[in-house]
Amino acid sequence: MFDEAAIRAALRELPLGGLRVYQTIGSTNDEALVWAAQGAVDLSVVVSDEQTSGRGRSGRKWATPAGSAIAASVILQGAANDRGNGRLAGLGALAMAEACDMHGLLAQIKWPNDVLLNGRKVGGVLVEIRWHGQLMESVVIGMGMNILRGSAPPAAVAAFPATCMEDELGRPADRLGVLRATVASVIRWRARLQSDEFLKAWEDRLAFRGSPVTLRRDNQDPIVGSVDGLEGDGSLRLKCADGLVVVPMGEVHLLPSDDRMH
Ligand code: BT5
Repeated sequence: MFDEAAIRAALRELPLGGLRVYQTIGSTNDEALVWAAQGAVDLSVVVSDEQTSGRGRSGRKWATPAGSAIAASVILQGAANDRGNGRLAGLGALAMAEACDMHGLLAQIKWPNDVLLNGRKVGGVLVEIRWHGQLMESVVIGMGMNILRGSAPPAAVAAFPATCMEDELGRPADRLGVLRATVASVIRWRARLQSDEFLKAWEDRLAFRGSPVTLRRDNQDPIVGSVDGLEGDGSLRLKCADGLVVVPMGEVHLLPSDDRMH
């Protein structure tokens, strides 16, 4: 059941710039980008119970069925002072991963933008930036998370195996509690985005650390190696047969090499 008052109440204690809540919307990121351009206050948030054209990276679709998932976009203004933007996807992913802690679920981050529970995708991040010349004017961090049964797409639809918190927990998760914890974590880490502490927290959550992975990039040969860690700018460090390879943040897909699911 959609309950706008309950969503507002869940986020009441947080120092948001503004809040727009929808029962259904095309994409919370689209709304947030328009709002940002119109001068939304820093840390304004768009939340929707359902998305009808939720977006993933590179024009892929993101499913947000009514009543069971979370779709939220946080607007960061004045982001022009941030050094580079490579850490922003990590900010959204770390926030969702930390929100899983409230239910005792240990989430990992499949670099660059996926959140996994038990090796299955439970959430995704889409960072979009409004540029003014070379400066970032606004950043929108869109976060989608599967909470209750029915929110994860079936295997035939999802490119990577998907799950929801309820399936991993064996009982319904607290959807609004997870929303609050996610947004609170974005706010907390945003203030320390450039710190070593943030990088370490993100790195500590990396999936497939030390185990064999294949990294696919469009129009380039795949890289086979093992996940070593992160560089300061959010790039991934892979240990390959002939040494360390640094992969910049971008349109990449990381898969376990002993992939049983593909
Ligand atoms: C992402 O893209 O994972 C980014 C998803 C970001 C969604 C949020 S929701 C709030 C905000 N508003 C938006 O419109 N978007 C953001 P990518 O890595 O490209 O993964 C997309 C792929 O994930 C799809 O091609 C499907 O295979 C799969 N997928 C779609 N919906 C899913 C879901 N609910 N759970 C797991 N996998 C899904």
